[in-house]
Amino acid sequence: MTQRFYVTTPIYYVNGSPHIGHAYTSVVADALTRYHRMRGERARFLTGTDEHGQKIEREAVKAGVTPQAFVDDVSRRFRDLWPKLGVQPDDFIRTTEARHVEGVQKWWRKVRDAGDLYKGTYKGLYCVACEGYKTEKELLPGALCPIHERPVETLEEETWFFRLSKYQEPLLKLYAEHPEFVLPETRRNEIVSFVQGGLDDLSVSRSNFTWGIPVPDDPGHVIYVWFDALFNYLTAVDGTAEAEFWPPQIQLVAKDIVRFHAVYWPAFLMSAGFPREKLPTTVWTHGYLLSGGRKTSKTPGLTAVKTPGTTDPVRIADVLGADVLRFYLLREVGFGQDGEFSIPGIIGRARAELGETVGNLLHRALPFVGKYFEGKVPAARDEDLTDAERNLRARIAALVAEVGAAWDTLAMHRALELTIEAARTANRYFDETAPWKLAKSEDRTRLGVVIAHVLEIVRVVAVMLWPVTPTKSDELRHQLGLDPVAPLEGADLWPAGWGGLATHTVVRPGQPVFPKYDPATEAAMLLSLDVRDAEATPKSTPKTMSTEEKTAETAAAAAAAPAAPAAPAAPAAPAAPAAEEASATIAYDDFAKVDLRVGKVLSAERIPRKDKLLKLSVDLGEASGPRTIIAGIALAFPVVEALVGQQVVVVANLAPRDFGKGLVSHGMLLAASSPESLSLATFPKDYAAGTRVK
Ligand code: ME8
Repeated sequence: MTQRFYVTTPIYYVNGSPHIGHAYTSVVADALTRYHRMRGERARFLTGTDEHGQKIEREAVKAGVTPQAFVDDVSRRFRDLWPKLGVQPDDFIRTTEARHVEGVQKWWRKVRDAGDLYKGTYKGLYCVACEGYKTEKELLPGALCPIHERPVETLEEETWFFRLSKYQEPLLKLYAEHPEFVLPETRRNEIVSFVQGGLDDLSVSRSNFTWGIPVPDDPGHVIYVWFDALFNYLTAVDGTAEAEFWPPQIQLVAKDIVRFHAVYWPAFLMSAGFPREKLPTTVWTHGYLLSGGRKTSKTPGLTAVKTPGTTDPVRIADVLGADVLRFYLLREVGFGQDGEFSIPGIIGRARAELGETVGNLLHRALPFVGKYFEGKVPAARDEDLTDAERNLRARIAALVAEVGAAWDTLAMHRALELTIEAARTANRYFDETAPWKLAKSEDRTRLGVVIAHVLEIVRVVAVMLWPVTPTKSDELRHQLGLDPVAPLEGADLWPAGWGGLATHTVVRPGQPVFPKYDPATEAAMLLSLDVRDAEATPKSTPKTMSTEEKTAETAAAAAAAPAAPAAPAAPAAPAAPAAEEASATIAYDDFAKVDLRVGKVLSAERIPRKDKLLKLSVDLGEASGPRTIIAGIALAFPVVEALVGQQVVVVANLAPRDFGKGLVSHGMLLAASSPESLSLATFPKDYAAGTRVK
């Protein structure tokens, strides 16, 4: 039987427009789906929108429209986004659809009939932004939600409770027997210790607003939005022809909602009668994309720092191309880690790895096919191979296997790194065999062997890139004279064997697949994406090309098959091995990645039982308001009030650091210290909060 693969993303709240964080999870899900499909599996990818709850109801009131009109509008923005990013979900579920509403009520009844729902009074704290209940000990000082840093609300209402406490032991057993249920391991450890700490029964209905799914047989209550939302993964397939896809293999979530997915969700399912083999296989938690050191978010103010530019995925894809953005998202950030998102970073990656490595390989080799082999892939007979080709094939075969293994463990960043390494290996082979010199010989055998090998590796690389850059991969294949990748159930298209590009295939040289931008175009692109520090764009490594290679390539390019509208404009330089570049100094571009800002300390307070730490509120001139910074400087300031009003230098794009107990630092202060003293970096003159320091 064909293996099946069911992947889900969270269903996104419709309280604001989609941003790059949503695009991230969905691009990952799309790439995984494509990968599994090209391996011959039956794959299904579900996404959608989460449309009920108090948060949405309040947003609709603010907008002066009915909740239904409000959610219709925002949900459409999500649905319309996906094609622009090459994301092709098989289903898009909305929690306001009848199929979902009826499904949730059905599962509610099952849970009720299992004896796991009872009525009581909930008294406690609630964060509307999380749509989640909070305990006192989780809060930041000032009764703020540790995730949203906004005040929580006190609730007291009649509610239905779910007997979550009953599932403490079954859940711990699940994590112990199936450690793959929560990945990566660090998240599992957090979840296990949370559950070991004891589970209170969970309030799963609300009665002080109405925008939700009515509780069956109790019309005064609506179902808690998380009970409603989590069941989407099931209601989308339950009772349909797609029911065979249940349960999901991979449920992607970011770390803020792992608890809902790894604790509440399996408990609801167990209560509804699902045995272990019918529970999701893995809740896979990825990190945050950060912009200017903060989580990208729907709140526009959070991205108001000058350097990083827009976080609107549509604008980015319009200017830079969907495939380039997809590649960056999966390549840049280790899956599971937080990572800074930057538009100059996208351009830098695309230039160095897609343009100067992959595109370069194709456009270096194709002109030789036109000039010396009548536009057809030359032969590479076994008897004509040398050790160089045998070693090359062995290295590529090893990389292909490693790339597959990396995809299978969701190490997409590694998979892409190794894919690019395959192209680099071929560039090195090209440099070493110097086809421009071989072309001087009357006997074309050796030249043919080299060119055939390079083109075959372009094919292999294009196939391995396809889950991430489907359009560009197919363009590469087109120039090689091949059809687009077309996954077929039961057929494994992974390029495990050598020789997929047959001898005599007619190539179709064309424009560079990955265009190279001149500095003026690049500057204009950056500006159009609101990036104001253009010098922050990583530049390519300066490359050299022998005059001999240049002449031979130009000649070959000029003689390329008639289909070529122009000589390839892509750089034709050999790729410099990374090891040679190692140095104790850093490039200016590296320094420019550090976003240093002038900050004004608004308040400073000590933290109970943390002698060395101070909690500061620091103004960086951001529309989102001051940042909380935790600094290890308490011992140097016996009178903390002395800090208030002080001008400081803040590293503004450092990933937030969690000190535990709800203390999260969103930046770092610069200081000099000796064993006797510590001084904060400052300036003799006053500068506006947020001024860039460079
Ligand atoms: O939580 N970095 O919806 P949501 C990485 N409706 N991923 C990010 C991100 C960032 N900066 N920002 C958002 C909800 N995401 C609930 C889910 S599921 C039954 C209900 C992604 O609109 C990431 O996948 O707040 C995160 O989990 C999700 O968007 C949260 O989207």
